[in-house]
Amino acid sequence: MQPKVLIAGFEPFAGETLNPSWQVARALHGTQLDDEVTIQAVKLPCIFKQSLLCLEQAVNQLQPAVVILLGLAAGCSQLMLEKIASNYIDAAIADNAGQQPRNALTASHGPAAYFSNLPLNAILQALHLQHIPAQLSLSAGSYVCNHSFYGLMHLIKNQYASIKGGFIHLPYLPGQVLNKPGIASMALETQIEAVKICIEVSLQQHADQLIA
Ligand code: PCA
Repeated sequence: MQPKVLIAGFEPFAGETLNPSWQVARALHGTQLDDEVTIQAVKLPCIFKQSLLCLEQAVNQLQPAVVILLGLAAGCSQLMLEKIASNYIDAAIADNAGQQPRNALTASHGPAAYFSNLPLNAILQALHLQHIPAQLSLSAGSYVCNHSFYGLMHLIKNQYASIKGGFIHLPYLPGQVLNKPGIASMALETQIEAVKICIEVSLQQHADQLIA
């Protein structure tokens, strides 16, 4: 059986009318890669609780080999390959259901953090080879994205050890920064191409080995 890939993007939040993460995921939905891998996209609500429920349901249903969560990091200029999901939530703004947890744990019995188990170094190299700006990031923030990233890694750790999963933050799309002078963006086509590369490398490579 061919491996399946689940890609998730978020609905808009913080007054924006769109979210590049969903635009990219949506564009990749149904795409057939060279070796007949199917990509399935799911749209996550920008709501703490529901985002995790939605994600878990999609993982349980699809049983994918690779899960890549995407989200917007307002103002970043490059793809941010998130290395660390932390067990910490401190929302600077309310989520789309009006909830604003402060100084809270994502999982009351979970470890302080999980590492992504995507092959981030190989992904970074592959992106740079195509001249796509990207960097490793050591914090996915303390909002809904970090919450879902931690939830995914918790699920992998406890139920799906074979899944390779992680999180990538994306820049704004050019149309979102017309009235935000000096704020970085990246064309949708570049973001789509970039995430496709992330998927392909994730299917081929093992997670980064840490030196003990
Ligand atoms: N970015 C937010 C939540 C949804 C999204 O796309 C974040 O970085 O937490």
